[in-house]
Amino acid sequence: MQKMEFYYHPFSSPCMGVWFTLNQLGVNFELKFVDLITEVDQRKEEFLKMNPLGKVPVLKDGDFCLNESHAIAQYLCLKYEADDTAQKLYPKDLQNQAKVNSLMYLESDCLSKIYNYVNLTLWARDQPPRKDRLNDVYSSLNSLETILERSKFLANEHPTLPDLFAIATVNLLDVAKFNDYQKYPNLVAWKQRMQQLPHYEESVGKHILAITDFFQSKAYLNLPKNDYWGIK
Ligand SMILES: N[C@@H](CCC(=O)N[C@@H](CS)C(=O)NCC(=O)O)C(=O)O
Repeated sequence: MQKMEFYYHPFSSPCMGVWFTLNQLGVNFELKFVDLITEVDQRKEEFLKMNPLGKVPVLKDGDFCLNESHAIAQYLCLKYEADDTAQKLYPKDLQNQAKVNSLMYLESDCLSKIYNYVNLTLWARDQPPRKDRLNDVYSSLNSLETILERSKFLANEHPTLPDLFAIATVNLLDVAKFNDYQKYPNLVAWKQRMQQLPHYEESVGKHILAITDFFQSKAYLNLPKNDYWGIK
């Protein structure tokens, strides 16, 4: 049987969430690197046939193509997570699934806010994180802290899908050297729990380090001129 194909870029936190899901589920898949930066593969016709929006991640399962990271993760769980799995990433009963969905929506909101601060494309133009967006970062961390005061993980006492995405989103802050976590003890404890999961490093940790290296070393200054990203 043909393996599923996962189109990704390692600097993309939505891709990390999908990657983490694939690894936690133990699914067999083929990695398809999409060069977003130098080749701008995401604007090529072949890629746009899979996702007309020209974004990663994309999952290709036979002839079926799906974009939007959270929808991909939900699809994977519905397809591969066995009914008798004790601690499901995506519960099948109505109310627990609704709770997970609600936290997935919250996670999307946190990602937009945190990404607007870290803003990798601004960095590539040699500009620092946007201090005027810092309040949005604190607002996201406050929301996550409030939820984690009540349970060890976001939707339950074990990890579920929103945790796999939120850890990539929160750890993007490492790239901008943000470390003001004093007011967030439950979030810090959750981060540690997430980072101890067996697939954290390969799905998220090593990519956060690679992005940090790329920007701290200013490796982006050596990229060829790129009109798409405005890199000169
Ligand atoms: N909401 C989408 C976001 C996808 C997205 O913004 N992907 C970025 C990387 S993180 C991308 O492919 N950017 C390429 C471009 O804008 O050209 C998801 O969760 O999948």
